[in-house]
Amino acid sequence: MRASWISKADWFIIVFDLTNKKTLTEDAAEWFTEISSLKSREERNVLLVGNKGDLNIDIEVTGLEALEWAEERGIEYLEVSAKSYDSVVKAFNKVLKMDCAKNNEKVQEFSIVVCGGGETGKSAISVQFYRGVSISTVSNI
Ligand SMILES: Nc1nc2c(ncn2[C@@H]2O[C@H](COP(=O)(O)OP(=O)(O)OP(=O)(O)O)[C@@H](O)[C@H]2O)c(=O)[nH]1
Ligand SMILES: [Mg+2]
Repeated sequence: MRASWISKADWFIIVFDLTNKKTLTEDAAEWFTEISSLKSREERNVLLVGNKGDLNIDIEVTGLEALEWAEERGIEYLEVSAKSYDSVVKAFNKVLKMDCAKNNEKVQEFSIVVCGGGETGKSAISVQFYRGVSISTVSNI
């Protein structure tokens, strides 16, 4: 079931919680491994997102650690906060730009799956993004 929709999706935003290290080292790693097993290197379109950037004192993963984790896997990294709305739209715009660049600037319809460990803020990020986007441009919500 999960394998079939992973195969169909075009882009993945893997979300981890900056205040919970295991959501990167275990959950995000598991997601990346599963996506990698179902997508060729060419089709492996992933953005790593560290959420809850507003919780400064509880941070367990530094920006540098997250960046290195992403670089080791050949993907991009961005820190966001669904609570303060910081960089949430930027994350989706980044995916849009990466897709355009990959398809020689041709704009086309594509799907994005927001995935990752439990309680990392997947729903919060998605809701924040939809709120900032005109409803007419988002279907099936
Ligand atoms: N401080 C802070 N809390 C957040 C942020 N994003 C989400 N949360 C909180 O984290 C908890 C989990 O958020 P959800 O959006 O439900 O996370 P989820 O990944 O969809 O969780 P599941 O669907 O249950 O796996 C909630 O209590 C949110 O209020 C954030 O950027 N900052
Ligand atoms: Mg959720």
